[in-house]
Amino acid sequence: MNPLGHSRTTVRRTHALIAPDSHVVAPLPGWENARGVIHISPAMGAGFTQYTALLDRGAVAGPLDQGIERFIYMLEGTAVLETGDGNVNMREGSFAFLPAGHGAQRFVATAPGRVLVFEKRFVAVDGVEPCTVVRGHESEIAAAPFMGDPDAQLKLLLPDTPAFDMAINIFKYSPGAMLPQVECHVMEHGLLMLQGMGVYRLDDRWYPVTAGDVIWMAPYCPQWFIAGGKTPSRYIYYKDVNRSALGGKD
Ligand code: UGY
Ligand code: MN
Repeated sequence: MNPLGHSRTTVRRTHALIAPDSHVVAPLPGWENARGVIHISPAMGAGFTQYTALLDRGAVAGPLDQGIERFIYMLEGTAVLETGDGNVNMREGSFAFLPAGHGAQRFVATAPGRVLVFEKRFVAVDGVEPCTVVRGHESEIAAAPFMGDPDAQLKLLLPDTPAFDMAINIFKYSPGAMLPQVECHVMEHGLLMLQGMGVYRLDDRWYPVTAGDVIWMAPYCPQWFIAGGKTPSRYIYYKDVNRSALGGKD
C-alpha cells in the first residue's frame, strides 16, 4: 500500500528512473511459466527493450521475433541453456547473447529465479559477419579501469567488434568514485543498479539511486554518476554500438 502516492519513479522524454515500487507484473508473450516487468520499450521512445522475467521452475524463454537479438543475464536462480553444441548451466552472474536468426537455443529454468533481458533489432552491415552466440559468467571477464581510474572498473561482457551492435557492460565503483565527465552521446542506455547506491545525473536533474532501480537514457541525455555508501556500487547497462549514426541500410 502507498497511501500518499509517493515514488521516485519518473518518466521523461530524455530519461526515466523506474523504482521497484512501481513495477507491474504482467504475462510475457511467448514465455512459459514466467511473468515479467517491461521496464524500457519503444512505447517510451527507446530503441530497445529491457525487462525482468520472473521464472517458475521449468519456465521456458519465448522464441525470438524475426531479426531480434537477445541478451540474458541471470539475477537469481539456475537455468540450462540448450544449444546446438551442448547444454550450458547458468547461475547468478551467468549471461548469454543470442544473435538474431539463431532459433536453436532453448532457455529453461531449473529453479525459480529472475533474469534481466535486453532485446533489440539487429542492424546488419554489408561485409561484416553477423555476431555469434556468446555465453559466460561475469566472474570470467577481466575488469579494466575506466579512463585510467582504478576506482571505476568496467567489464565488457560482449566482444567490441563490428559484428556486435549491442554492448552490455558492468561498472563497479568504489564509494566516492564517479564518471569522469558528464557524458552526452548518441548511444542509448538501459541500466539496472545491481548493488550499492549513488546519485545519477540525468539531463538537468540529480536522482538518488539504489539497487533494483532501472534507468533509461535516451540519445544525448547528459549523464553522470557518483557512488555513495560504504560499499562498492555496481550497475549493468546496455548501449547500442558500432553502427552509423545515420541508421542501418533498408
Ligand atoms: O559506456 C558508457 O557510455 C558509460 N560510461 N555510460 C554510463 O555509465 N552512463
Ligand atoms: Mn554513457
